[in-house]
Amino acid sequence: MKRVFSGIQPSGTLTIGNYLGAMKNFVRLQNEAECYFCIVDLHAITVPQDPAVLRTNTMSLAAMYVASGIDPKKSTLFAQSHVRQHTELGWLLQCIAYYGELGRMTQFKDKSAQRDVVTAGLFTYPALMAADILLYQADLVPVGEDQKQHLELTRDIAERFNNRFGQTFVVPEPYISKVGGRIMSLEEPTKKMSKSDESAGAYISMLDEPDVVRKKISRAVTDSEREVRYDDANKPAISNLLTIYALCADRTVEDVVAQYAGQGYGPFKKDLAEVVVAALEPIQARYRELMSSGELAALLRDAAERAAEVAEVTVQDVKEKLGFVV
Ligand code: AQP
Repeated sequence: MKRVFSGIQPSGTLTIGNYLGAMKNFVRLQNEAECYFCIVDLHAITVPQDPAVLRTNTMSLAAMYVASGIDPKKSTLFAQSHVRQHTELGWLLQCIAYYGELGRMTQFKDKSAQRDVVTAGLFTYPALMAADILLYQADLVPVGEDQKQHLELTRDIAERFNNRFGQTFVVPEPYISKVGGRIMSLEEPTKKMSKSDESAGAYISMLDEPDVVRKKISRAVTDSEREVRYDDANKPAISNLLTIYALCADRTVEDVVAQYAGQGYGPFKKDLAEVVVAALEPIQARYRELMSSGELAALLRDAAERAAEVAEVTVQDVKEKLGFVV
């Protein structure tokens, strides 16, 4: 059975981009692979976090994973900071990764350009991400397109280590959806949708109330034509809305395009809002139940124990190969 690892940062409420680009694949994969899904709280602190908000966001993300369909009996769902091996292997791999390759990461360039003060952790974060994946000897890593470069670096680090010290790590493959791998901002369709965008109109949060969803979609940027047609290069805004529609309704983009032929943007956007509201409604209801149930903390602790057992085997092997007295 293949192993799968992926993580999401508790850096705010998930957007429909995180859901359609990553979480939906997690849910599908848990039926065919041994899955480890992580709340990557150590990654979240690479930029300043309010401690109380981080704690709330962590539990909220655990609830969102389960509400979206992650079954804790099938998948190991845990918090990164509960499994110490992540920081341990993270350091060891920082000493394998090169300064130059970390400096080439576009996410680092983008995020550091937006800040006056840049932490060392923001720079070395891809080495920690490599550790997250390699600890579990994952074959597949379901991610959105924005994480592709970090995954390539993970593969380079794994191969470098294997070449120098002998076969140690499985070299993982990315698993990126062709449709939905990059959901774009509703306000700037050439920029990806992000949960930490300063403008709330740019994203649909998984917890947005129906009327908020309707308002955001009615205000979403389109273009000066009126034809509902998929053309990523020339009509990025409408193409993005078509992708969201198709994924939320479990239909193909072609099928949705055919339905709105000759109708203009008005009816399309109106129906899109209802399709999104209908997709979010059961997830939001389950999320509220889970948040008030008090069962999440124990669930995370149990899963962390299982994850740590697997992770420790890798850490011991790596330490021995590096020459530590173990
Ligand atoms: N817009 C997106 N479309 C498709 N997939 C996306 N992902 C993120 N944005 C999109 C995928 O969601 C998973 C979790 O991402 P993350 O929270 O770990 O970090 P991120 O990629 O930095 O996501 P955000 O929403 O942009 O968070 P902030 O604003 O905190 O940086 C990943 O698999 C990611 O590819």
